[in-house]
Amino acid sequence: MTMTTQDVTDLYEEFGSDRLPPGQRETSKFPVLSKSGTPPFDPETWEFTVTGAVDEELSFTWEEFQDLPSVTQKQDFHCVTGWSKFDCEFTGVSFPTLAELAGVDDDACHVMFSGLDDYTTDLPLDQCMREEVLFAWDFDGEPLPRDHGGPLRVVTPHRYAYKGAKWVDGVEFLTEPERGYWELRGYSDSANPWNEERYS
Ligand SMILES: Nc1nc2c(c(=O)[nH]1)N[C@H]1C(S)=C(S)[C@@H](COP(=O)(O)O)O[C@H]1N2
Ligand SMILES: [Mo]
Repeated sequence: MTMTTQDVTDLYEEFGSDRLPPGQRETSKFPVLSKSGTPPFDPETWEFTVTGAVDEELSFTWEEFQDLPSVTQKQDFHCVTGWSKFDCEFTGVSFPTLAELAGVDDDACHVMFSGLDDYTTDLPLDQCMREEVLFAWDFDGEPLPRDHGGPLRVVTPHRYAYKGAKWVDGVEFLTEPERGYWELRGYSDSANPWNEERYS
């Protein structure tokens, strides 16, 4: 089986004229930003659930989740605190792939992601239904480092990175918007880096 890497770093063209969003500084480092440290992960008891406005609620063990169809993409990463990291290679399951397995109800309009550290973040459904929104377990060809959300995190290259839950273990389809951890603390609901939607 050949592994091909899909380059999606040109997605900025949909949002702005420059790859680097306004007010951002490019860095080659990969800082760690966590609200409360790195939570423990036990591959034996880890369970990933898909709940809410779906035809079929789903649950996966860590082994089952890694058997889902996966892709590898080269993406950019934009942190709301002002740094951007280009050309991150992530491997994982795309959001639309998972959504199709569950069958999304017609009245679903938002999605709440949650992580093992009780982090939450909400995005409109149409902002999740993109091939670049990944549940990623590999970074640059290695298992995603624990501090960066390993075993599994969401990446949202078209939105500030707080929209990507690290240590993600739950996705809930919602019939009305809710607010997650940072959205409740003054950060933008929409978080489009090319419009500098940092605060609400
Ligand atoms: N579960 C969880 N996910 C999270 C966070 C967190 O504290 N907990 N921080 C968010 C923020 S503010 C950012 S900028 C990115 C940071 O990802 P990194 O630590 O890999 O750079 O993760 C986001 N996802
Ligand atoms: Mo952040």
